[in-house]
Amino acid sequence: MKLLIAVVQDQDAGPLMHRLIEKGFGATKLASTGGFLRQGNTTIFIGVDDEQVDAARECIRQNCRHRRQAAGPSEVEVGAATVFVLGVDRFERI
Ligand code: 2BA
Repeated sequence: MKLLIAVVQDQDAGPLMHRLIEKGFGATKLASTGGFLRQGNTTIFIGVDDEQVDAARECIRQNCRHRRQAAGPSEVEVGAATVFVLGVDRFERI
């Protein structure tokens, strides 16, 4: 099993959660703040079987966009998503 931790832009979080749940993934959405821009973003935890990692990743890819955002006098390109894939030793529902 793997845990995907996806940091996405707030605008993409709702549609992405909708699609993940529709496709049968379990997901948890947390409010977060980017360290560089100090603006709100959204972190989504998705626990999946190893063979579902690519499908979950594709779902993120299809529902998240690159956007340019002001960073002081200049701009940075944010997203589409920052995704960490972690191995899970054990998954329990107690
Ligand atoms: P922020 O830290 O607010 O970063 C927003 C965007 O600012 C980044 O977009 C990147 O384009 C730019 N940026 C970040 N650090 C920079 C720096 N030191 N110098 C110049 N530009 C910089 P993304 O790379 O798409 O990241 C979007 C959000 O994903 C980040 O928001 C942060 O919340 C998270 N993130 C990105 N990399 C991470 C990492 N290695 N560990 C944990 N979270 C990360």
